[in-house]
This record gives sequence, C-alpha cells and structure tokens, in this order.
Amino acid sequence: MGFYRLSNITKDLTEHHLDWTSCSEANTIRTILTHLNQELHVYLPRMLIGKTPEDWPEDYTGNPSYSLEKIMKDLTEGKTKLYEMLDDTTDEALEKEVDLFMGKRPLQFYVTLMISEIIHHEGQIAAILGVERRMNPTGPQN
Ligand code: NI
Repeated sequence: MGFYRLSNITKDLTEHHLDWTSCSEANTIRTILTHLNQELHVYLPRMLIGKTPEDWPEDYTGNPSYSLEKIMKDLTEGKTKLYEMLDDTTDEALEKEVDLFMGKRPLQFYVTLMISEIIHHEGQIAAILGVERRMNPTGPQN
C-alpha cells in the first residue's frame, strides 16, 4: 500500500518539483500534529456529522502556546471521536455523493483521503525525528 501511494504521488513529477517546497503547513512537528487535530476535530466531523465543535479555536493549527500534553490529549480525543463517528456512519451514507474540494465523489472517498492524512503526516514526523537524531545524536532519544 505504501509503494502504491508513492508511485501514485511520483508519477507526474518533473525536475521542477524536486526542489520546490509548498508545504508551509507541515514544517514542524507542532504544525503537523495541530494540523492533524484540526482534521480530526473539524474537517472530519464536518464531513461525517455535518457540524464542527463551537468552541474550537480559529487559530488552533500551529498555535505556539499549546503544550505537548495538550496537543497529545487533543489527538487522543480526536481519535476516539473519529472511531465513534465512523461507527455511527452507515454504508449508505458512505456511498452517497458529496460535492467537496475535489468535486462530486462518494463520501467514503473524502473520508479515506482524510484518514490517509494520518499516515502521510506520520511519515513526515518520522522523517523529521530521523534527521533530528542524526544531527543531534547525544540528545533525547525519541
Ligand atoms: Ni495534511
């Protein structure tokens, strides 16, 4: 599955793409984890249950004032919430077409795309930690 994803993503690459960075949302582990929380707490509920939490901060993603403990707690709660929402979603609802950012597709297309974000960003975090460990071999081992 990983190589399928990789070949899909690299099939239209050009030389120009190699050194071009677009992913301003994903450069630190803080931005990656808060971005994932935003997806779990806001984007997925919007898709699956048609509403988002009223008390979710507008400036959540990348917010520098959040502790690691808070971010991890939000991640755990987001995961629980996702499982609950998926349990409550019928196959019929998943097959229904919705018109979102990539046009008319069955709901399950968008849900799968969102869930693949977890794997995608996990890979980015692993890469960042790997680089950090190599540059700082005597630092805290993660
Ligand atoms: Ni993302």
